[in-house]
Amino acid sequence: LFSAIEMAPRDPILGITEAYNADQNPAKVNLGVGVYYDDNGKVPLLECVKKAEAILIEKYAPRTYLPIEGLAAYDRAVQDLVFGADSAVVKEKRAVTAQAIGGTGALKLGADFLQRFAPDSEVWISDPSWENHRALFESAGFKVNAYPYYDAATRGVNFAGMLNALQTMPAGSIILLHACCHNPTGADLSDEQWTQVIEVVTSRGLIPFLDMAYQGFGDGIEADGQVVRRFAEAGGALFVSNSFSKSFSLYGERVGALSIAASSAEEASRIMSQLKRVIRTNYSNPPSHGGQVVATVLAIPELRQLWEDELAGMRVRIREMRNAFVSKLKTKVPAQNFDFVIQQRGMFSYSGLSKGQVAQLRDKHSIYAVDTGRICVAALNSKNIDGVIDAIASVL
Ligand code: PLP
Ligand code: TYF
Repeated sequence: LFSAIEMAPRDPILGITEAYNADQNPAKVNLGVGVYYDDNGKVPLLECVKKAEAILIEKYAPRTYLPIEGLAAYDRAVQDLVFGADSAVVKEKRAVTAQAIGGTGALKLGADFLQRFAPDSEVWISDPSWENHRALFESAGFKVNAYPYYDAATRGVNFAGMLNALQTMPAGSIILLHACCHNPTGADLSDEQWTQVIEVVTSRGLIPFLDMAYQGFGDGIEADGQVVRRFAEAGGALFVSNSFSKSFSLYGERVGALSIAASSAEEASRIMSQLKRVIRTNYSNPPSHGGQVVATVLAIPELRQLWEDELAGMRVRIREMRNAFVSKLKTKVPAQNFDFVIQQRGMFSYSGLSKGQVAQLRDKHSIYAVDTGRICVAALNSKNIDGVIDAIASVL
């Protein structure tokens, strides 16, 4: 059995971290993986998380199984965050939410659910998209296609190309959209462009699947959730995967959720019964700690305020790094314009660095980025940025 098994390719992004970890250069910098680091280059443990964990420890609660769909308080809090507490879908009990094993697990639940009920549909992801989107939907049994998204010439969105692709997809096609902070490019749609996308998706009967892994990293929790709310108001089936890995800095706890908006409470209860079946045959029920932490923070007003302040701190620091990156490069390489980096949103930037330049950064300077030129702006800090800028200037 085993002798014929071939080596599988490595995850291109997680492989970068392996190479970085093996590098002995003390000046090494990892701009590869999408993780938020603070100004000291550390993954933060948020104060709101520490306080919630202190409350949980104090309770010494028994570790029973959670319900199949996860902690009820957590699922409700997720609905309020993604759809808005006052939204019609939430008030009319048309929304279904299940706690999931991170944003990845939420995507996989959605993919397995769709495979059961829309097996003939094809999936469309942006070109480019997060590497795992394609793999997740393919492994659920779908054919995965890409719609035009990034335009290297303008360093923005090829919106005409995207809209044209949407207009020619068959009804029932599953279209995966990044709700905010597009990974890997950092290029998001404008409000006006979203209006047009929502119009086409709704009128053509496409199935929107919004992936929101970075709520709060763009313009704020409310602002970043607007796209989800607007889709929900437009009616029609809607899938939303969200993740707290980045926004709570709880990567290893695997906290996310899948939400589905239906057209009636009755429809929602049938959907939930089927979603529970998908969960039961995958992992039975989710782990409890991360969900308890997030639910505790979101339920206690002072902790929730602390979280919003800490998340705002991360968002502002990333923006400061974008500004510093652009202004420092302007001084070193005045002939080239990097202003687009300021327009981009979230953790990532398609920097425009070529594969060869990325290789030089790695081999000569121990600075690690993705081959595509994607850099994680959240890995820059006041101590490493000058070194990174000098290195980039030398390879440009
Ligand atoms: N979706 C996107 C666009 C992402 O960038 C990520 C990154 O981690 C995920 C989903 C998965 O999130 P999680 O780490 O919570 O599984
Ligand atoms: O794009 C990123 O860097 C993050 C982290 O298989 C990540 O989303 C990367 C690859 C992966 C899981 C998470």
